[in-house]
Amino acid sequence: MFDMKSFRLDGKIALVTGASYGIGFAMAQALANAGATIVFNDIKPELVEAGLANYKAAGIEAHGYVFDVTDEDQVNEFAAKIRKDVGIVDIVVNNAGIIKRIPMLEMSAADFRTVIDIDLNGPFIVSKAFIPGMLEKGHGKIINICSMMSELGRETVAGYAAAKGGLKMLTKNICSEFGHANIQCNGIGPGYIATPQTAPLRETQPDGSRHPFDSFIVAKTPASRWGTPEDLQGPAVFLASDASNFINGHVLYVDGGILAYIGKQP
Ligand code: NAP
Ligand code: GCO
Repeated sequence: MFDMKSFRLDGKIALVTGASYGIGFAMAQALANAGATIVFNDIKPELVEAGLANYKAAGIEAHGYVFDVTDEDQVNEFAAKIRKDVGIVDIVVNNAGIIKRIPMLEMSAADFRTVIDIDLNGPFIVSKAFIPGMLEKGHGKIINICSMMSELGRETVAGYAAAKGGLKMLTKNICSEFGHANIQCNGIGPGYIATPQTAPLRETQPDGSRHPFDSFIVAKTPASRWGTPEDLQGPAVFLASDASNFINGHVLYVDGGILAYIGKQP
């Protein structure tokens, strides 16, 4: 008999990276509402402080840490500190990420490397640091925040698309290497979500008109709207819970249907 308790996260510890605000914060709120203890990090102390206040205001006693997901020594140091302070992490959400929108021929190799480092090396480093605890516990959930750019490219996002495409394959590889140990690694591929990261694509134009990209995305999305961080809350709880224990190596696209739609004839 199916029990709705399989969607609960009581007794579980969840780490969400880059979760002071935006998509990470929204997903962490949902994981907390499902019963998880929340651990989060950000790269700036002031962001972690602000994040702790935001969680408290939402009635969540979160644990916040300042570390850079691309620095393996820092990640390992804080993995040990988190284990001592809070316990062995059951759920990792690799959410921290950046984008640099630069035409490829103008993009330096250094900028390309920076995006790959944060968006792809970061999830590798963080997963590697927390999988041992999952092996000890006999279960684990890793959720990599991919993107539509795990499937599609567009002008100016070469580094980001390469990173998010690689993150889709890292997701499949962690599934392959650790599925036998009852560790499930899946991705969430958000469509276009209204957060600070996409704010430049939605800015009102000097003449008061909508940003052309804003109009383009709304027309291209069957749901006829931008997504919100809250649209990602249910999918995050599902993939973090026992309800998804036989789903592994999958990327769940939460995109309002955009990847399914060729677009209306102009
Ligand atoms: P966001 O608003 O820019 O938040 C990203 C968070 O990650 C920020 O708090 C950022 O801190 C943090 N961060 C950046 N580099 C870090 C590092 N080296 N170590 C630790 N934390 C770091 O982004 P978002 O829109 O919420 O997106 C969150 C995730 O969803 C990202 O992986 C993004 O690629 C993905 N995504 C977003 C969309 C969308 O439409 N918004 C769609 C698909 C996928 P700082 O503020 O200091 O940079
Ligand atoms: C962009 C956007 C996208 C979104 C998201 C789409 O410039 O095209 O930032 O990349 O962030 O990744 O899924």
